[in-house]
Amino acid sequence: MIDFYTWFTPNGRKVALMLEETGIEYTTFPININNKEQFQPHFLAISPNNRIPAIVDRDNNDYSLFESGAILLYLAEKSGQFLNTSDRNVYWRTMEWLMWQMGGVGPMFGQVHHFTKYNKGISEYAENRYQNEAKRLYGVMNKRLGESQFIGGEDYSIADMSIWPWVARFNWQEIDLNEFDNVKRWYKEILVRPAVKRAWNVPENEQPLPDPDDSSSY
Ligand SMILES: N[C@@H](CCC(=O)N[C@@H](CS)C(=O)NCC(=O)O)C(=O)O
Repeated sequence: MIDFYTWFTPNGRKVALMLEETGIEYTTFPININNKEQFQPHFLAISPNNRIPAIVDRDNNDYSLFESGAILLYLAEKSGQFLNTSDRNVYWRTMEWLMWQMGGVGPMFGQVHHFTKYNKGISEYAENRYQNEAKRLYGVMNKRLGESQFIGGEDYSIADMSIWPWVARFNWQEIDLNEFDNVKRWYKEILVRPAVKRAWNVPENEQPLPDPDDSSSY
């Protein structure tokens, strides 16, 4: 049993996707980051960087972890799913794209949300800088997804789960997915997975699942 500390944001949803896909039993503990609950001492004890997501594994001496990439790797090892360890090429390709997400997509798209969605007009320089970088990353992803079905190879993996919730904010980023046809194809294939619908609502929230072909998603 996993205690899952999260909020309905891209980093939280990565882990929600993995928990729902693997079927690992978990209990959700919502940490409302808008109310600064991430600074509560009980949460800081397991997540010293005061950010969600974090987990505590009740089946492993209450082992705690923060950082979504580390949590995805931990859950892949625990479940034996969504990270191919026998094919070393697929393993390293998956790692490579997971690290690409952690070092590039997460931090850069996060800045796009900050400047383009929440603080539009404050800094034209920052809006352009981060949006251009996001577009560049979408281009890299589009090329990769033109070569393989999923980001790490031919199978759905933790690397896809790390990226998908960030792409699900294409509307906040003012990105037209029709300009990135392979990303759109990949996004829509994952969108219909039953685990995705469940994970999107962890913790419970009113946000609709963005569909690039539905005008109400913009
Ligand atoms: N690198 C971290 C980033 C986590 C992160 O930025 N979480 C955001 C929500 S998506 C958060 O908790 N923000 C609260 C704060 O900034 O105080 C990870 O991947 O887990």
